[in-house]
Amino acid sequence: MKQQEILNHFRIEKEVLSVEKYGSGHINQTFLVTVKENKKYILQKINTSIFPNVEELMENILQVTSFLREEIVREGGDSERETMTVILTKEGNPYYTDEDGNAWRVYVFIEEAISYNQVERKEDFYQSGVAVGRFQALLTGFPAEKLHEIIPDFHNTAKRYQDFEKAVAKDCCQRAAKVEAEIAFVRAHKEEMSILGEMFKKGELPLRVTHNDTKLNNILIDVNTKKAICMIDLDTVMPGLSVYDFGDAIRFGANTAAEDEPDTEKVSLSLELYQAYLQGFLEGCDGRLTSKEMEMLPMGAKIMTLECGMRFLTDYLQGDTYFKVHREGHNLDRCRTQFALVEDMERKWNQMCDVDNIISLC
Ligand code: ADP
Ligand code: GN1
Ligand code: MG
Repeated sequence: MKQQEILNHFRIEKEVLSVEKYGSGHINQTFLVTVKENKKYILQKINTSIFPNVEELMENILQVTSFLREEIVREGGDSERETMTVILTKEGNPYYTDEDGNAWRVYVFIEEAISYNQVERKEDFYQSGVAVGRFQALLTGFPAEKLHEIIPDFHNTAKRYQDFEKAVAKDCCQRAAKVEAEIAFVRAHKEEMSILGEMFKKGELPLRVTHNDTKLNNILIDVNTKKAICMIDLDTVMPGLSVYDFGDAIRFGANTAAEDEPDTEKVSLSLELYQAYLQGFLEGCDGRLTSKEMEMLPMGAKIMTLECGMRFLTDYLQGDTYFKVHREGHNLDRCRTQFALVEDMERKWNQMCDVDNIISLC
């Protein structure tokens, strides 16, 4: 089997027993590897059309994980479980390129931990908020200038809007006519797209080292202690805004429906989950957020939801080339859930912005 040959190039001592497809990420191809004595690894084929510079991608991940490891040890934590461990190739490289030019990497599999695709217990979501806040807090001292900007303008929503308009104008798959309502929805929100970027430019929001992809299934929760222990999927760790990390987590986890639910009637913002996450996130940030950042957390949630919906729509218009799709119209379903969620946030905006509530949680 091809994957077994790939694994021969990594520093894995024991005999490989099985390799199975794993997880539900939209970007990389992930496999669970079991070796003799029941030790496990994660093997990933890196999506090189999204991450063409694998050298820089892995350099970021190595830098961030080594920094986190030191911080975790300093705080008396378990660095084997609380951050990712990259397994090097036999030549000492953090990834392997096969004869077809595919790039592969291996991580230690973190045992007895689950990544959820939907919130099952409020407490888990609260815990994931603590983990994301703590991730930002732990990286406070990390020299941001050392990080490569792996996907430039990743959360530059105004730029994402321009890309969307280009995709509409090109309409390469003749799909625009089918999504007139969704296109109109995006255009009606054009003004809001630049709010956070403008605040950053004016110095009103500080640049931090952020994860940038904080959806629930990128966080591992310990099955025994029920605590969120580790942030995974570090591909997009880059300088960014704290409100992006908060917002992206809300967009996914506080939605009462799955991200790709075809029935948008099921979509709504759970204020109970929103509140639980807010509390966890603020606790994890441990007093590091400025009052402006706290004030803009609800806007982060709305803009990240809008941006993600717009990205799904753009991908639909471009022929589903970015996000993995598993059925026809998959990206369109995803786009519609995001826009339905934005609408519900607009209905619940006053409750989301209840400043007294936010401050009382600090
Ligand atoms: P993608 O970029 O495609 O989202 P991820 O890096 O998030 O890929 O990995 C996909 C899934 O694999 C995760 O959601 C998680 O369930 C699982 N996973 C990834 N790395 C580990 C790890 N080190 N230990 C345990 N599970 C992992
Ligand atoms: C992708 O890799 P994954 O599945 O965790 C995407 C995120 C989106 C998310 C939507 C590198 O995340 O930006 O918010 O899908 N990652 C990348 O579910 O584009
Ligand atoms: Mg992921």
